[in-house]
Amino acid sequence: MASQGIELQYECPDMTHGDEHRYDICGVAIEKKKCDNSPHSKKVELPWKLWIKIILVVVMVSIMSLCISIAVTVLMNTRNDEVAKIWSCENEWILNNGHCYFFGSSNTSWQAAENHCKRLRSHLVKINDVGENLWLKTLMKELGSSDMWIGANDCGTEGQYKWVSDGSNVTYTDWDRLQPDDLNNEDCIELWDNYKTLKISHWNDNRCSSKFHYMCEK
Ligand SMILES: [Ca+2]
Ligand SMILES: [Ca+2]
Ligand SMILES: [Ca+2]
Repeated sequence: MASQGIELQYECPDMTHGDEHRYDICGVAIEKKKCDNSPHSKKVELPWKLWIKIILVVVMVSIMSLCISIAVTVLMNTRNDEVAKIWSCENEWILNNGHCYFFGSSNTSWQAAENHCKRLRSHLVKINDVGENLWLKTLMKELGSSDMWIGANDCGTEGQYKWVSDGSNVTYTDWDRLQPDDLNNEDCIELWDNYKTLKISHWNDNRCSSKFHYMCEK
């Protein structure tokens, strides 16, 4: 009976996934072929689908904008903190070359001085180079001090001086004439004004129990 039937053609419901069928009059499929994207195919987009896509795009763009905004804010705040650290110090601290220094005006032993620096979240000063050394010597004069502990000693091994702040070896030095002499077990380093060298400050090893001014650095 299939040969006597009238062929009906049904429009594909979905041109990308649906099937096109041919049926006889009894509704029996006599031909079936896959729909394709030929110019004859018709793609119908429902309005509500379009709106969902638009909403999704808007939401994604908003989320991306928010993320970028947060990233920029965090970056700016970090940068501001770094700039603030370079250009300012806490009250009573002195700024020099990106570091902050605290002058301890009471006379204390080397270890008591270091303990106080640690309570101030710092260490006794580490003199890295000739520039920092010269700046400290000038400052010491301005502060009216003639003896000031700095952050190095040879308590571990005689003659091997280390910085207390990071445990590194002392490489740059500015010893006064005939120093260090380890006289009576002198193990801690100070900046001093030696009258024999016309009041020009240099380094001297001294007994760690001696009580001097001190300088913290952070
Ligand atoms: Ca330093
Ligand atoms: Ca010594
Ligand atoms: Ca000495």
